[in-house]
Amino acid sequence: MSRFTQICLILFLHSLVFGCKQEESPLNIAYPHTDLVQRAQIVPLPNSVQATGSGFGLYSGTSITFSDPDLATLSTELSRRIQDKIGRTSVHEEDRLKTTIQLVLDDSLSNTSSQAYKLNIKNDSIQIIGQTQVGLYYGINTLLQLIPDTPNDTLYQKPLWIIPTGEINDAPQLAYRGMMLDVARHFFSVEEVKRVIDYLAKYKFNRLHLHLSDDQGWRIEIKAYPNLTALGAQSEVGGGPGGFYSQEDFKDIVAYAQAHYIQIIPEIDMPGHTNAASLSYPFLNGNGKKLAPYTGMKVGFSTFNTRQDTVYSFINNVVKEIAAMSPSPYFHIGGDESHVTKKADYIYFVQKVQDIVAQNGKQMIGWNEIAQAKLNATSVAQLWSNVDQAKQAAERGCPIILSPAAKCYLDMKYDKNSKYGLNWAGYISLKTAYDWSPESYVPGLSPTQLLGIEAPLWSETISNNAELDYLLFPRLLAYAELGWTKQSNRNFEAFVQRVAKQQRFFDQHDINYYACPEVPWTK
Ligand code: TNX
Repeated sequence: MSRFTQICLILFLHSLVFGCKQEESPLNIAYPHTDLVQRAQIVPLPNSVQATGSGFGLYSGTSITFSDPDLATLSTELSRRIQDKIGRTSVHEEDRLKTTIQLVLDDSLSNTSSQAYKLNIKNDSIQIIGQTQVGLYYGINTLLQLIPDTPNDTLYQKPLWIIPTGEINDAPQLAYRGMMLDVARHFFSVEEVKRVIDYLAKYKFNRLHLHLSDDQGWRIEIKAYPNLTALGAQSEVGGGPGGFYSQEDFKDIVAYAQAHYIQIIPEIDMPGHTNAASLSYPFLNGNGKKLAPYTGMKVGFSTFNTRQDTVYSFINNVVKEIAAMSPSPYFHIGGDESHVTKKADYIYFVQKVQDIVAQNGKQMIGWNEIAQAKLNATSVAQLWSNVDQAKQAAERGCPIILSPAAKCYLDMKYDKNSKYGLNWAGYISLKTAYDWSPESYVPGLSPTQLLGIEAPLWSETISNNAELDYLLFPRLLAYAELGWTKQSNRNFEAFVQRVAKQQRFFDQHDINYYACPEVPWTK
């Protein structure tokens, strides 16, 4: 650490004090024996934890310092989240036990990932060290999970929440750790999406892919084409009212996600899955059939007219408006299940749209079918159904996102008794979700081409938070750990013990999880 600007943020006084003097802390506290390894039994499991057996006393007078003025926002957030956990009381100068939490940016942290962090927990200080703010964000997230639910009332004149001492060195395995939410089959409101973002952040995901259009509905305002929302958004599976995000709504989601270090990846699915778009603007239609709003669950019957120039100017305008609101380097074009598009037309289409996406400053992502086209090495293929197509894309140098349906589809039922979900790719129990290796799923794929993993939640069978939660929890935790924790540290029997410890969090947040039989739930 080069230039440690001493800026102290006293937890509960909310005052910034520059250059405050760091004294040796007068800690005459006999901490009970602790075990950081046990306490760090969280999801996703940190990669390396060493316990030193003593304690750090977190209390209402603990101060937060940070090494760089840019960290003020993170510091305030840490302070707020600690207060949420331990409450808030005023502290007088004389009862101040000098314990500090220090946020430190240090680009010499010996880890190759910019998302790495280190927690160094001693009696009087906790250092959270990250190469970047993202790393610090994950370190904060881990630290918050180390705070016990109840304080010790006997060691000091104020209650102390004892955090075990030791060191955690942690970094994610995969750069891209994502979930997809289908807001097209059933619409989910901005508030519902933000709730999902909260959970993704807790489990250290960093991508949320939004499936913004499909046969049943178009869900994002495009100023150049008002019918997309006036006509195309007013339907969903089962005949409900549908809905859409205004551009302000979308920006709000993007900003909320960004504040949680999550990138929103927008998808406009084409040339298939386009009934709602063609209904709004019939010149787009390439299947020659009369159009009506679609509220069923079949796939593969719609297509754009891929040989019509006006279709490509439409796509360019749509991509341009969405790209302008979207900080992600990626634009997802779908490209799946275009069963009524001729193969040559499909290939022609993907190549044209790849250029349009690039002209708008983005890299294309598409479902594995896009590998039939000549892909640029900057385009990304998302494997859902076909390993050979993923390999083909990889041979062109494209990074690969893994979402194999039989392992990763959050909309598959857990078992035959599941209330919601489909089963065309089989049942996905918690064990099936967890017990496989993204690292070796595509034979021969070099680790540098494995961009990451994404768990899609298609919404044909769900339309509200409770139904969404049921399919999401606890399987989301399996995907969190596959993306974060290195393979040699992953073990299903140990994982389910850690999932059981999340039950309190689920209950506190009214999460309607499926109490699957593999987990030793505590009640
Ligand atoms: C396949 S996966 C689809 C979706 C469906 C999903 C249902 C993919 C790229 N296409 O259109 O919603 O199955 O599980």
